[in-house]
Amino acid sequence: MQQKYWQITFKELWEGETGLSFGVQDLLFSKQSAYQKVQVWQTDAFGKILTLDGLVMITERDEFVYHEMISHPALNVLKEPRRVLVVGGGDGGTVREVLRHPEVEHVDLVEIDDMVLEVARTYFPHVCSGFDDPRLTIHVRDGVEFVHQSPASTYDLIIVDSTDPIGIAEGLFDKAFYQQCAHILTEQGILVAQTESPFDNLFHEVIQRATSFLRTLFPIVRPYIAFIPSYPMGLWSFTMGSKQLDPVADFEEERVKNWEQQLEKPLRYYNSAIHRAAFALPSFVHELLVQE
Ligand code: AG3
Repeated sequence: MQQKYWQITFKELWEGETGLSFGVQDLLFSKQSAYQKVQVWQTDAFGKILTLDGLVMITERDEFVYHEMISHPALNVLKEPRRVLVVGGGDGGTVREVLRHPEVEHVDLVEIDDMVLEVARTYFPHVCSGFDDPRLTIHVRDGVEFVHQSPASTYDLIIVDSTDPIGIAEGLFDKAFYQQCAHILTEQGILVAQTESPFDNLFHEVIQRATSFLRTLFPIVRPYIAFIPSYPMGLWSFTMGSKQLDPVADFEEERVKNWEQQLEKPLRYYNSAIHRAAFALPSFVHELLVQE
């Protein structure tokens, strides 16, 4: 192999000086929006990556894991998911997955930062491929405000596709926000939120607090996990709050199999075995998030 004399890297710091470095071939976009620093990097091993304030949001190589796993478990449990709200997620990946379900009639995407939407259109067309779907309405608005202005029983599913619980996303891990989400969900409604890495001590308290808020609002609260190589620590968690349906006990494998057969493009992470497996938690994660 040829010796390398120099190299540029982008490193997301996880803890102290420890973090994940990406070899950078080019910085394709870098601007400060009204809310955050938005950057797109061409990397050697993960394709293009989008960072916000230095935190990895998506990489071309593994975004499918996060987006499939934040969407499909709930959509395959709900009996008739017709109306969906996605809070955050301006890159469009979550919406792309939600729109793979033909019974979904309407999706509202509420993203606070229009620079994220623009960057997705320019650099990640395969991620935001749902943006022109007639079932989608994009709102450039504050998610907390949007949720507070929505009428009761509007959505069957709310997905909170936020950044880390610091700065602009803090309000998306709040009791008042979750309370309002529960109010605007239909009677079988489900809320799914990304809840960081159980390995990451930094957010333990915020996430534990968030899960206990959810327990006061939803009779069924189930954390679940997926492996996302580009995110801090690699092991990622999501939390589902559900008014009636249990994501494991009420799950029907046949339904997923039939749906998968009709898809234009195959899924790459989610399947019916993963659906069940994702809710099986390592003991330390159970202790951290289930608090029984
Ligand atoms: N949502 C970001 C999850 C948090 C990543 N955190 C981090 N890298 N420190 C991703 C948005 C994708 N639609």
